[in-house]
Amino acid sequence: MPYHPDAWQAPTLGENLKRAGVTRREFLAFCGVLAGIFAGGAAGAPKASAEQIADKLAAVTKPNVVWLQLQECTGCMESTLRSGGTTVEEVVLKLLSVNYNELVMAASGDAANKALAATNAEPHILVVNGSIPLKDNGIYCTIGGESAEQVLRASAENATAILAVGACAVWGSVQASRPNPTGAVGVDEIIRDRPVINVAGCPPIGEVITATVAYLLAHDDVPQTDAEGRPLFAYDQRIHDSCPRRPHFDAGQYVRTFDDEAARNGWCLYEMGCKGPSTFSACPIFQWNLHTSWPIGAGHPCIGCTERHFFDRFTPFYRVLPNVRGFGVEGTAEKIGWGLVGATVAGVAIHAGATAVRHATARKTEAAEPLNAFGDDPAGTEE
Ligand code: FSX
Repeated sequence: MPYHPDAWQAPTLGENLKRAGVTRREFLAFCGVLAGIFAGGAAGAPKASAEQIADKLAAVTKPNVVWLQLQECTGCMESTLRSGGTTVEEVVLKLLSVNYNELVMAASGDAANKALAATNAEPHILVVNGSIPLKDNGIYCTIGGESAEQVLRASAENATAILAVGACAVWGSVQASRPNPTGAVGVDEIIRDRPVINVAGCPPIGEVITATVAYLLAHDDVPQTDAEGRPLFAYDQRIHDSCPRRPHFDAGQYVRTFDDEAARNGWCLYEMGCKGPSTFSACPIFQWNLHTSWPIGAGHPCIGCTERHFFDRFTPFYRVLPNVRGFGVEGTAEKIGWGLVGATVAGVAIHAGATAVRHATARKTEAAEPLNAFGDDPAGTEE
């Protein structure tokens, strides 16, 4: 359970953590991890030290959160909650007062609706999972008799920050793919008068979700984002740039069937349809489930789930991505260096990974280039 009912008995986070037995040393260690994650972002972004983040977070007063789940599969909450252990996620979730979330709240029916209305009436952080179906007056997703669009608009009104978490909330994801039968759209197609932070992925990495919330609390500001609204600290680099299998790509060593010798040797999955060259995500750095593994690490090609319209643009998933530049062209020392950082942190706790991220200063990508895909027609435009 993310919500700690006893967590907010004192006015500030620092006092509450002390009451809960969290020492200054432990809190600083956690803030050091966050500083490392934030420092992984774009060159020129403001950097804060662990001490600065700790001071800021310690002074935070109860951050109320409305966490909606609209048209989605609950994978995003699973990603947030299921890593286990003492992680960035766990600590950040203890910082929050999640007053409304369908999955984890004890209340139901009228009591749940009242909790939502009460939190909506105050300043709060709004986190949204899931897409918003606009067709047929939104009948495909309703809560308490209100359409998802109505629920979203009401919850956004007094929100101090809005996070769209997961491909569904970012652009509609699979349900918005052709022919998009429910008219599904992402949050930023409804909320247009202020920034929506897009935490992309199906699902996104738990640490990226919670670090984005922590960024808001630690900076009183939204993080720098790319053209897709994704926080640059986690989405400024392609998977291809830091993939531990990258040396095999550069050497022309490819897996050609899932059970061949190359697969057993951990060679490059490009010819199995890997979309890593067209996908911006920190998967190789953060990995999943306490840094246990990640799709490419487990031998499966990346399907590109952090990219808009990935289902229409990247399927069939096992077809080779066209026009990826080959051996030698992108093998600059800087990028190969990042590949080695990715390999080095494998098997090490997120603390160490984040430290490696912090110390890797040269982090440039070709974000301005169009991504390679099979087709770039926006989803849902054809019926
Ligand atoms: Fe979508 Fe999330 Fe994929 Fe599922 O809430 S991003 S279908 S993992 O659960 O919204």
